This record gives sequence, C-alpha cells and structure tokens, in this order.
Amino acid sequence: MAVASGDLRQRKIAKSFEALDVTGRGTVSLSDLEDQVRRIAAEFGVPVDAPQSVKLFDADRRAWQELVKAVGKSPEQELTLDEYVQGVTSIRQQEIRKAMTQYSEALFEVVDSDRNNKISKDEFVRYGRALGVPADEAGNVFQRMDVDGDGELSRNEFARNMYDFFAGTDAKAIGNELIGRI
Ligand SMILES: [Ca+2]
Ligand SMILES: [Ca+2]
Repeated sequence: MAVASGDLRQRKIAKSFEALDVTGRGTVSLSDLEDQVRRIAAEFGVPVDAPQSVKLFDADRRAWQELVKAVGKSPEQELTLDEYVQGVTSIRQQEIRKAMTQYSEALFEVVDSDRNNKISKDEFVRYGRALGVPADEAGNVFQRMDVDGDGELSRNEFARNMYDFFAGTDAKAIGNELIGRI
C-alpha cells in the first residue's frame, strides 16, 4: 500500500520539480523558486515588491529551508530531482502542513487578482499558465476543485487542493492535478 501511494506522491513531487526546473538542467535552487514567484507575479501584473509577492517569496524561502534541511543540505545548495523528492517526502506532516498553509495563503493573494476573496476560473487558468499548464487542463481541474459548485474557489478549496497535491496520497484527490495531469 505504501509503495503504490508513494509512487503517486513521488510523481506529483517530480512534476513540481519540472515546473521549477524550466531550463531542464536537472537541479533546482532557491533562485528557481524565486523565479517561479516572479513568473506568477508577472502573469497577474503584480510588482515583485508588492506585499503579496513579498509574502509569497517568504513562504517559498521557508519551505525551501525545510526542504534542504530534510536532506542535510544548506539553503545555498542545489537539489537534484532525487534529493528534492526525498526531501519533500521526508518533511514531517506537521511541518509540511504549516509550510503549505503559508504558501497557499500567500499564493491566494496573488492569484485572486480582482481581490474578491475567491479564485475564478480565469484567475486559476492564468496561474496554470505561469506554471506551464495548458489552459484546457487547468480549466478542467478547476471545475472539479470547485467542490461546492459555486463557480469559484474559496480559500479553503484552494488550500485543501494545494495540500493534497504536495502531501496527499489519495489517488482520487482532485488536488493531484493541481498543476496538470500526472
Ligand atoms: Ca478573484
Ligand atoms: Ca467553490
């Protein structure tokens, strides 16, 4: 059981690695995480020094610190795919929950560009575009993430799927496809 569910989680984590390693050099560093924040902020026209961007940079740095610590490296070092997967899967549940909560709250502030406290399909598709997810895939997963069917993602719906993506092992969880098909 652990093996089958572990495979799914490893595939998801590997997918998040690919979204960070845009040049395909096979390692990721903190600057790759920061570049991803810049791409997301740029997609929404949010300046990199705006409070939402700063919050997202901070959340990313904290997550990175947990990640490198988990594999015995320092924040200045790069991680290979194996180290990245090993790191994310060995962070304690409690820590990963904390890191993902901070990250998803910060991300929500950037993606909710009209600031109506909900993420619309269009906003979600733009988030996907910043991460290289095809619009049809993002639109499709949005529909299913919108569990209460009101046409928008609440903070809870967004946070839950974000957590499911990074930490969940349920093969049926919709959050598994947060950044595209796996
Ligand atoms: Ca919105
Ligand atoms: Ca909803």
